[in-house]
Amino acid sequence: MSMRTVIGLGLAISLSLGAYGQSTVSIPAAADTTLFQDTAGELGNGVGAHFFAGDTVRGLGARRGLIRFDIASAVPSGATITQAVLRLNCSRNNSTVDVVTLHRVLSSWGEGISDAGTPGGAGAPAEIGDATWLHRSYPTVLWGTIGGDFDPAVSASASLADGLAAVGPVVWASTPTSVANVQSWLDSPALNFGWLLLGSNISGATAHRFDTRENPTPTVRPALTITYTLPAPGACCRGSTCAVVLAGACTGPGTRFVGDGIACDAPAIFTDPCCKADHDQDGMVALADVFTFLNAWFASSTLTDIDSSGNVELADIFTFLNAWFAGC
Ligand SMILES: [Ca+2]
Ligand SMILES: [Ca+2]
Ligand SMILES: [Ca+2]
Repeated sequence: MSMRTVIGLGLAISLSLGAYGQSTVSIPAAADTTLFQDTAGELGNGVGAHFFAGDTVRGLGARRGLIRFDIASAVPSGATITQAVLRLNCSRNNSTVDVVTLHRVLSSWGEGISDAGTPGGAGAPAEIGDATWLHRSYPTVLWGTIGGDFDPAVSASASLADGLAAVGPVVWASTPTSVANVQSWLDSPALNFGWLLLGSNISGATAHRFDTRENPTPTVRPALTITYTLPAPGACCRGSTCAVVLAGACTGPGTRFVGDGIACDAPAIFTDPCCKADHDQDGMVALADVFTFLNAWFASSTLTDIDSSGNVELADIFTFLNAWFAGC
């Protein structure tokens, strides 16, 4: 095997492993629908094969998409979200360059059994439980604001090219705001109402048609790709002892968390991540450490079981003093 092959293998392995404890998952939408601008709030498209954002060319008014993903069933609780990328398939488009933005929805909404079919841009009579221009859930529960309750702040945006050029996959790249949205939906699933898709509504001819989770072709359905990291247990220095715990469990005076994934079990004290002579874990080896160690040892503190024998005995004092004189 040549050196170049060895280096190449090394690179391939490090890329596939990625950052420590990092995982990526791609999940399907849990719900998607369209708010069709309609003063009576009688239009829906809960189970249609498409949903829409932008203004129709025929002057029928605005369309706003709604989409929600069940984050908490796909990502372990306690995870830290680092990336969130939305991918939709645009299956029909108007001839205007446009930007479609995502906005966090502030109230729950429903998906009834209305089906506007194909092309679907005019909507269908709303059914019970549908989100409409006026309703979160037709026919009884209204939005606080007509056209949907959503945060005006942009979570992410995607530019769509002219007409046919925009047909195909459209990606909303990850942003700090979209990551924060997904993190909040993981941490508080009851407040996960998803995103609203807003077109720029330029000149009344900017409607974009995207494929829904009900589309008969699986490959065109919406997908949210989430990258996250999980906390890993690591060395926790407690006095002159070390234990592997989660960072959140490494608390209290004379305690220091060394880092995720760092082991305690180095056989030689001098390569241990915890400087055992630094009994008060203040980052310095000083005379104070001798006194605090001896006080703790006479009090039979388990934090002085420096040789991890399970007992506090004379050997711990010698081990401590050896480390102290060695500087660590
Ligand atoms: Ca749907
Ligand atoms: Ca110290
Ligand atoms: Ca001991």
